Amino acid sequence: MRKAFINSINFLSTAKKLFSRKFYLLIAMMLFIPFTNASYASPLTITTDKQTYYPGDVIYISGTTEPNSDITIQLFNPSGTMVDIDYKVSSANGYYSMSFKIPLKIPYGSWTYGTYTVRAYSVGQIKNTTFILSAITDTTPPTITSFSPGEGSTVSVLNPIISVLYSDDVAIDFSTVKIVLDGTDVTSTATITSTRADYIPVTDLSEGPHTVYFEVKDLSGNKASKTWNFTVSLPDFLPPIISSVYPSDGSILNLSTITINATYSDNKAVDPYSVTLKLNDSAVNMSSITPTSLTASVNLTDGVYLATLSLMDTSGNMAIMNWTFTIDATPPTISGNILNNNTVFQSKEVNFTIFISDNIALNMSSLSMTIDGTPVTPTMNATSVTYSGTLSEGSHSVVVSVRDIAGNLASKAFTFSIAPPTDYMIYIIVVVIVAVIAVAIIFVLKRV
Ligand SMILES: [Ca+2]
Ligand SMILES: [Ca+2]
Ligand SMILES: [Ca+2]
Repeated sequence: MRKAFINSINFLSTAKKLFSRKFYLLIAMMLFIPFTNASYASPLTITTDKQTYYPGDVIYISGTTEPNSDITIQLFNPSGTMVDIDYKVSSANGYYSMSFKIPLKIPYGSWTYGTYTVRAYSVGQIKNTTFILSAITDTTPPTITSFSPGEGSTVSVLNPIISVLYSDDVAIDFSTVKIVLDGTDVTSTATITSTRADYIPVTDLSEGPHTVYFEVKDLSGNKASKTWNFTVSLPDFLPPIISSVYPSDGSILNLSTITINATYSDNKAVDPYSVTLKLNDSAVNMSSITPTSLTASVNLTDGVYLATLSLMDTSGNMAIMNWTFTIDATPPTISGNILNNNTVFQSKEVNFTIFISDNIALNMSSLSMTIDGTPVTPTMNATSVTYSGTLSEGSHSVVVSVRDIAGNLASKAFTFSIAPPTDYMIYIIVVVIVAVIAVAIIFVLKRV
């Protein structure tokens, strides 16, 4: 390629020389000025802008020759091998200039350190000059000027661009760039230039923390490196989920001291500081709040409670749960005159009523009654129990019990007796009646 380029230059150079000569001849004839070789007498000069160059430098070459003349410049390495060539046409006053770029990394191709020869050809003249290509003395590592995502930052996409910008006091050797993401070398799929490296994850990153290691060297092998972390976290639109509560909705407890607890979760994380619990609209002090649960010990009077639990995830999505439970630590009340133990029935046909009530609600199906140890079935309504039946004379013992809906038990035991009037008593009554009648008759007769 280079050889073909040089050949084509030579061809063009020759063609232009022919044209150039004809052009001068024509001008000379037109001006009646004799054309002589003296026209070539202008000396060919060549200078470089510096004596010593370093890798990556640009060599500026300038000089003079015949006006509007072809000039070819060749660079030869210390071994005499041509490493570059260019040509130009000088200006109307004979000046020319050219520039050659020295590779960043030496050795490169035929480029080596040492003394180079610059050779100029123009209008049949040759001039040489030299320069030195010297190794750079560089002990300063490159500078990593910026990188992203930032240290400790959180990004909300799964394939964030990982970028590093760098520079060097002399020259970066960007072939030494190395990017390691979460322990995997991803350099081969990164876009790398002399000033920056960019890597877009080929497969989506997982949510959570990630670590990047980056390194780059300058042309002298001085290394700069950086390790940093960032976090991937997608936007969160899902509110937390309250998975369980105690006491459960609709439950009835016969305790006055209870430990309320709840469990909850979120696709990301619940913010523990957002957790609030209210009972009948009053905030409850909690003994423990974690990102997944709460507990609160409370002393409660009997009654129905509306509990409200609200909490948010770390993105501010809120979950609210309302539920009710009942506290009833007080047993039912059983009352009635029959409980006084002094009731005497004069008939074997007995009938008595007991009154029952509760501060919250009775469990009527729990009611039981025994008379002399034998279960009996009284008639019931919401507030009372009535027994009707025939019993033998004498004393009878009754036990009645009932629970409220919380399970608190009330129980009463009492006795009564059945004592019908005896025949003796009837006689006394008859005697009394007869006596009364007799007294009445005597009274009447005396008046008559
Ligand atoms: Ca350096
Ligand atoms: Ca969430
Ligand atoms: Ca009760």
